[in-house]
Amino acid sequence: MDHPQSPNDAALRQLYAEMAPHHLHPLWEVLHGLVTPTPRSAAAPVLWRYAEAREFLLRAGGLISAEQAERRVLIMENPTLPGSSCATPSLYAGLQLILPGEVAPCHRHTQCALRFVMEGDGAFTALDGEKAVMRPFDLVLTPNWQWHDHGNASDAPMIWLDGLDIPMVRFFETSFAERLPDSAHPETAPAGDTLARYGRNLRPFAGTTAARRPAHLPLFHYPFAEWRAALRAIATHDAPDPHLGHALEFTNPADGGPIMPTIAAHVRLLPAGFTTRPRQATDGTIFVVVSGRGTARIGGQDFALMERDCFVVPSWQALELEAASELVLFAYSDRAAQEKLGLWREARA
Ligand code: GTQ
Repeated sequence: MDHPQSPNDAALRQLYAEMAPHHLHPLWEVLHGLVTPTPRSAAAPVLWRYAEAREFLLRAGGLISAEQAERRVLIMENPTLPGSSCATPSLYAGLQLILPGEVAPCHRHTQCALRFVMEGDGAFTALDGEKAVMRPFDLVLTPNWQWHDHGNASDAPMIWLDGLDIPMVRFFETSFAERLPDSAHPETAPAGDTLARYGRNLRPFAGTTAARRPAHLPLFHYPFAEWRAALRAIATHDAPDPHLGHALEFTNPADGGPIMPTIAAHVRLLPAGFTTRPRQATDGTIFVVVSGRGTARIGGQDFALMERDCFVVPSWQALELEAASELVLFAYSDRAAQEKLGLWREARA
């Protein structure tokens, strides 16, 4: 209670006690915690060392099959959100392992997912029966209610980051999911077909049958080779943005907006020796270190960054990045949802 002691204090306490069994409570006792002047994230800044997580994941690989587990994933849970399976209050992050010869059975759900490849080469995600062959640091989407299965026909373990909007779907109480009776969807198109139709600044000619994919969200594969080359090209002649470095957002070619209805994703390149100015944003963000070394200062706390480490920047905590060598980062957040709701803000110091 942050108002002064009132002579009615004892009577107020009595009132609260009598109201509580009727599920009625005084707003004035909690208002300042509900309507805060600036965001107070329940999430903590946190970093997962890839080398450590990988060891645990491979151990799990020796104990449970991908098929048994349905999805063999270690959840990266924020330590201040225990039991929630959340990396931030609105987003989920996990590391999924598929061993050679394994399949992760076909299903679909109302949650949107992205996959960001951490290691391995040649496993696939099939979306509605079309395979995307996954290479390191490729981004692959499985938007809501599209059938997806994964398999690894390569000879090495495949590990990728799963980023999903599980907490948002839970908040809205809109989770639906179903399994396909067969573990794989029948093939509907050759691998790479969608990338050729929608991924090269082209689209199927109107009125032809070539428009195979859902019109609002056709593209689902953003290869590393393409996004890395784009970042490299702008970095050779542009000055880096003082707060972001060189940054490019992945877009949905149907509308030029974020990649999925709830999730936005982007990549950044910081030249060696570059330090960003502090920046706050309302979209709590999960980052992956693609290459290089440096430091992330998150709300004043320093985290050393090594390749493939994952870290969380909670809503409205200032982020400063320092690149010891050229630093390339992948990031995803709930910015797509926040912008639709008129909530997204940033502050640049
Ligand atoms: O691959 O569909 O890490 O449904 C968590 C939930 C992956 C998936 C996760 C999921 C999936």
